[in-house]
Amino acid sequence: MAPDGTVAEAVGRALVEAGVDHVFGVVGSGNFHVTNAMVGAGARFVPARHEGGAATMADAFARTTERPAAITVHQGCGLTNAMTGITEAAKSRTSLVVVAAEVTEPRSNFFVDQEALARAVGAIPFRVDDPARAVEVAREALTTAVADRRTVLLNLPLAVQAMQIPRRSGSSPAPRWEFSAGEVPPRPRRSPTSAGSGVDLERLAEAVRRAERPVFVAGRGARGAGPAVSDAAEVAGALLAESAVAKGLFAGHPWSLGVSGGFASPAAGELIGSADLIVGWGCALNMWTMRHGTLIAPGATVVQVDDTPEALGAHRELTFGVLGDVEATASALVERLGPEVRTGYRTDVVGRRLEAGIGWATESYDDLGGDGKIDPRTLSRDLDALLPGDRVVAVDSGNFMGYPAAYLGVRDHHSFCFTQAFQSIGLGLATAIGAAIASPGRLTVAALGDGGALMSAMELETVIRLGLDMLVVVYDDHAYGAEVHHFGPDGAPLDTVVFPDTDIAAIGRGYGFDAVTVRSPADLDTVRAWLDAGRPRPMLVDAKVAGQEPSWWLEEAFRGH
Ligand SMILES: Cc1ncc(C[n+]2csc(CCOP(=O)(O)OP(=O)(O)O)c2C)c(N)n1
Repeated sequence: MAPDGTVAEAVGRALVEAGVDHVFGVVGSGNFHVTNAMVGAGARFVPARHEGGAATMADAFARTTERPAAITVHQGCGLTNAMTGITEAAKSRTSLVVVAAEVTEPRSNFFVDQEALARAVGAIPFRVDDPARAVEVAREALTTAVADRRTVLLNLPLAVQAMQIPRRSGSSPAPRWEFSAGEVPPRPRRSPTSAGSGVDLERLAEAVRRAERPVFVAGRGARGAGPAVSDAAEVAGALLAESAVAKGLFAGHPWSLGVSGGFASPAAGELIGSADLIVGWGCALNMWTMRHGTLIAPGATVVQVDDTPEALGAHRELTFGVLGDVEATASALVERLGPEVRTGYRTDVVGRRLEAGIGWATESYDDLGGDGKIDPRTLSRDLDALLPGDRVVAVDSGNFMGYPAAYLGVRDHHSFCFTQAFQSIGLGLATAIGAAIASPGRLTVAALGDGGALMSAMELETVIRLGLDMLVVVYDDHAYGAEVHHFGPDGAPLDTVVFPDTDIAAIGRGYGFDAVTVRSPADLDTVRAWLDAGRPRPMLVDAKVAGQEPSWWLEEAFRGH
């Protein structure tokens, strides 16, 4: 029988035939053929400048489109370079296939135990070691990624990659995952696809009937179920809130409080903290979303609805949990509660408060700008007013991150990308690139600290090469501000975390950006002119921010260490 090409070719083709249409990576000898096979089968390949960037671009692309993505890496060092991004994706349950070349001979310079690497960070390893099963294993890896919402590592040993595979005869046609932008991925295989049990549902309905001030908090697990949760909240008289990774889910809803937790505005925090019933929908109610529990009033009933048994109560003690699909449970709750719409927390008084605005823009503060520095709140507030509302926002980690997360509004949950499950700095730029590729025709804002920006600066070239519609905003305090504010008050020496001022605008120009150094609100006129000119090329703002005060949420963060 005539062969059907090499294993590398067959695996690449099989992944694309099964629905992977975007692959990110850095190509070396070990992943050259498999990458070309994916391109040959119709996928778009996005070359990154560092494998860490590739992994996070793919992660952000998958989160934004809610479709699986792939990365390809060279054996050994290509994979280890990608590990931080892979860890973030695995912790976030992103459907990602990491296609890695592999050497299995321990004396090779490239050798590392790739299977152990995957397991160590919560990714699921697969290996193709039999040419006859190559396509089957590739499909199984993708199925696990999509159906179980996992990040998988598909190891392709070099020797096996080069082998010919027998022509497929009589094999079943490739299962193809069909996706369209914004579509929810298929339900997980091993989790319930239906509403919670009748007993649990009745308990939830009873809790809602008794509640006077219910708040429904939606998390990542509710991103595809916004309308159902919103309908249930209406019948329950509940206010709505989102976890940071679901920011935008209820954007524009008159009863939405926006993000709950450290980024919540004081007024939103007060309303959540006065709730007598909190229901987390696909939401862990973790220390971030519940501000270490301080947003839960003493005696409040706390319920979690989730399709994964281990998720229930994993972060805090619940009054009870409901094991069920979020959308189905929300719909079943509406049915069980009947047609009567409760007032609950949706009173006239609260309505007037929300109408007047409870967001950060309405909070007053003492502007710390001057002496060549801009207050990061003023910078964020002015950018929010200046930039088009139809934007995508990606945020890196650091002291600064609360400002863009709190002040830069987005229209929906596909417009905010927050890769913070591993709390790594340096992922923000790649996050913005992946989200931008997934959002053609819209402006993407990458909000970075100078530390995160310089850790990932090589991907500025990727932004230029791809001609992305992007504004990179660097909150530049020429320091690891988070550490400065953590240790500075105790009088500790800060030489290890403070740097000389860097002209990051010049770095941007070097890569081909339009760039401006912003030291006062008036300097943002350059951004206005760039917008008026139709954003001809990517722009970088090096904002020299006043750094004498920590951001308000940082204290919360340190309590979690
Ligand atoms: C990969 C990684 N290294 C180190 C840290 C510890 N860390 C947390 S915040 C931070 C400082 C970030 O500095 P910058 O990006 O300039 O933002 P800023 O805190 O100044 O606002 C560091 C080093 C981390 N979270 N991730």
